[in-house]
Amino acid sequence: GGAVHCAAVDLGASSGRVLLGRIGGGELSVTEAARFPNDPVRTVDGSGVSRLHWDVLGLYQRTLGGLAAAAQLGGTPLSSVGIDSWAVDYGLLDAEGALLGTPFHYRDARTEDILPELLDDVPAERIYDITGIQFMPINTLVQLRSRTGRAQLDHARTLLLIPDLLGYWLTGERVAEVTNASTTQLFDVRARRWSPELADAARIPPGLLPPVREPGLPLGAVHDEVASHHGLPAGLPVVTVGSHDTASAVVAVPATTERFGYVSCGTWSLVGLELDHPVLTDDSRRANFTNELGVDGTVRYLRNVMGLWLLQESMRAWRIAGQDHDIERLLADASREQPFRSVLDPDDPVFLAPGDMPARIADACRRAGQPVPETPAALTRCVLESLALAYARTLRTACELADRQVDVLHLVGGGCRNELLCQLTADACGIPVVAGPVEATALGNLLVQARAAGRSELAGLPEMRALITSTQPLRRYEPDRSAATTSAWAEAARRVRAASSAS
Ligand code: LRH
Repeated sequence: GGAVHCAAVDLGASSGRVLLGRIGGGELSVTEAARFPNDPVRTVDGSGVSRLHWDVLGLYQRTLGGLAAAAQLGGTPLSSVGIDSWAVDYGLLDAEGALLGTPFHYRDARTEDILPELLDDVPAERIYDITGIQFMPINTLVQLRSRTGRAQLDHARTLLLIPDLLGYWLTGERVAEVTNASTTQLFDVRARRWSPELADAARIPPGLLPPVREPGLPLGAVHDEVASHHGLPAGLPVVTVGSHDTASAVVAVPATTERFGYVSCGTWSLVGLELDHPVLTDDSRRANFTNELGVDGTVRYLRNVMGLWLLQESMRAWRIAGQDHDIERLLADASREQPFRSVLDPDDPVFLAPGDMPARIADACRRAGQPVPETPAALTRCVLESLALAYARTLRTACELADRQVDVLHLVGGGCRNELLCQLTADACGIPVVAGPVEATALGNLLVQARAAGRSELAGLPEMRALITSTQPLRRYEPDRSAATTSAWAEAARRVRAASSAS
């Protein structure tokens, strides 16, 4: 039949968007219906401590506006809506189904010092064997053990991850979509269900966690009152998708071979492989690799690399100091900076919290005995080379741990517009980089919806990926394999290793 029209809601840590997709007959076209900033809100709590929250009501409101715009753009009625967002964060509902408090941002300081105390209680080996998830303070399991927020937790009846919370407000249905549930570190990666043992470790009743739903299934219809108030079509269906943004992004990786790696590059960079089973070995745990669940029974074997956050947060620091830098200009200037002046490990936990990023980067360089980047362009160069090194290191380790080989690295997400980063990544990894699509997450969200709406030609991931390859603009970067470049990267990698083993 004719093309189906679907709307993808994709909420990232720095911005949200609603895209209208038209899919069918070998075509996939996308129109942006809305784009809005996602600015976390800082408050001070009763103890005078600064807290960081998401403006979930604002995001919901802008989502509704975007959906109304998408419905009008379409001409043809919308078949469905799907929602994805960043992982690990959640809202709590009370016995009446009302939201308790304001969801915390995973960068809130309330998780500092919680991880060691958790691991005293439950051995890391046990947690990893159940979940396969990398240990990070941002994980839901760690957040739930914080004393901050405990009062609300004691009154909570349901925990909903962010996309599921929006889905609940739209439809009244309370579920936990599997790909995002897997990021919480409360989920049994083999059984694909919540782990009662880890609910216990989180000190929550197992009943707090809602029933699990696989991606690509009906969630429910948008409430009549919501639809009529916001100008949405009556009975508009909401469908589960890979509601973890990274899961949707991996769906839309335009791979043409099985031997591929990927970097999903936004605020974070998620670097790894697609597997059909988790890797739960001691080596994998020690390397802190994660086994997140993907669409169609896949496993996303990857590591969180701190990502463009280092640059985004530096730009914010410059902005509040009265210096607004244009990103295009900054990248152009960075491409002319002296290579390999200073390189660092972007995964150093000192970079996780919001705050003065240029000062922390300067500090890290000083500690490593490297020159402090004196200008925004020099700092940008340092960040991009450091990220390229981290991608190469992470990809190599993933291949070793999973016993796989790759011939190409796909870079998807906002970061793939950054030509300097793409070329540096190809050079650092020594394999070609295929950059694009920029909106991989929204596209992966749309593809799963289109299949649920009956587009049977999108039978599996290979078919979905073939449609991305044939319809989306992609750019290929060949690595510079000259002896001089190769040895310069090897020397830079040694410097990062020396610095991180010294600290
Ligand atoms: C990327 C992402 C990532 C998570 C982090 C919290 O947006 O979902 O996969 O680890 O945000």
